[in-house]
Amino acid sequence: MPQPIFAGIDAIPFQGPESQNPLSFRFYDKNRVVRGKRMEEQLRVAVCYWHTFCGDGKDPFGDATFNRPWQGDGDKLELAKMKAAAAFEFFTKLGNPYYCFHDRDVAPEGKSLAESNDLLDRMVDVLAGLQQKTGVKLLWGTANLFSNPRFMSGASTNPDPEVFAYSAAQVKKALDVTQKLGGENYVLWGGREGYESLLNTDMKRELDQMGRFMNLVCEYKHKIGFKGPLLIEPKPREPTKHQYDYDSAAVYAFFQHYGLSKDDFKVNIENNHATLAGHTFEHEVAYAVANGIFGSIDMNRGDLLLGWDTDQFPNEAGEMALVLRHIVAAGGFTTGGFNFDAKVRRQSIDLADLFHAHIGGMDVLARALLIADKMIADGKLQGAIDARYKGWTGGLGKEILDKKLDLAGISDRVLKGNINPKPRSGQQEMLENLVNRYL
Ligand SMILES: [Mn+2]
Repeated sequence: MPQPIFAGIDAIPFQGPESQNPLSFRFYDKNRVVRGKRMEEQLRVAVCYWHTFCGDGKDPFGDATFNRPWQGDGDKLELAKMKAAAAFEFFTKLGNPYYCFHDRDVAPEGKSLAESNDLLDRMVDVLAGLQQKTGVKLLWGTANLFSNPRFMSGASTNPDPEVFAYSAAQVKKALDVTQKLGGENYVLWGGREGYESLLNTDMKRELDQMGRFMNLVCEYKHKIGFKGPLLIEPKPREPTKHQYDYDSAAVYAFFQHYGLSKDDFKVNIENNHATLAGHTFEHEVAYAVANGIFGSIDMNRGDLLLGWDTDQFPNEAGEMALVLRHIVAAGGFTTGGFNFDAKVRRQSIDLADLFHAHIGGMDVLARALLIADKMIADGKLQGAIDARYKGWTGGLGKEILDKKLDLAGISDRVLKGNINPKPRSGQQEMLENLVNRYL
């Protein structure tokens, strides 16, 4: 038996809200049934490989602080194997059912794409074995099309068609291995799909290139019979000043313009990206649900005082309950889940800090799910919204929606019927008080 990497930490138990044990769940009780599904099935929690196992604590001003046992000098493939062993030991002890990765998180990059593919294949065999042994599944895979300098001017939106081709070849391989590992979705994060200045950018051409790229990926997905959706992750800025996938609405417009079907494409919404776009996380989720493009979540939070993507673990159950209300009321996740795209702070250097971060995040989601259940079960919030729009379910409102009246007909109705609408309260404060009662 190899030595455990997280020595001294056992499987994290559920011990209930009164537990004083920091290495226990207080709310995440995976088998507790909430709205007809076990909590584990409702939340579909995934741990991300990149922040949790590749993050080293570097920031723009300082060097690595984490110095994990699987980081440092040595044979890159051996270190990747040790990292995989650490990851699956962590998943098994935490009890998350899923994980996610970029191709370059799990295997080192070679000197050519052929060599990189070969290294990836060798690690995919290792991961397949670990998945088999532990039962942990792949929520989604993706390709890193942003770290290497070749991508500095974008991947599919690059002015150089050779970079487009290289990116396409890399995505083909990443989709192949995601399928091989039973991944339930494939994510296309436009890491550097955007621009810094229009002085050197042909925006129309770049958007057309990205549209062509997405169609190529979609055709290939059908060719190999990959069943899951392709998920595009909106983000308004960072790393480029203007990212093309600004928010869910911009992505949906892109889908429609380039003929990308909702059957194939959905969005992977990230909390901190929503707030960088000037929206609430709740807005982005509600927009995606309303338009039939909701896919999956990257779960993190930003900082009210910092204007960049801080990728922190969630800690506000009340705020998350409002988001879960939309997801659960719409029937919950299908292939998606809650992936913690979050990292521990640079000073959180102990291996145990990785557990504290994920335990806290899972407990916040579990609490939020329980609060959302109460909101949905008593029906008062939805009841207030239904009452507000009641006029559209019959009479005049229904006739307008059913196209029984044209513009002149509506005008006649107003003039002959002497319609003179009276303002009605939106009752926001009353509803805010109602929400507070569920917390
Ligand atoms: Mn993300």
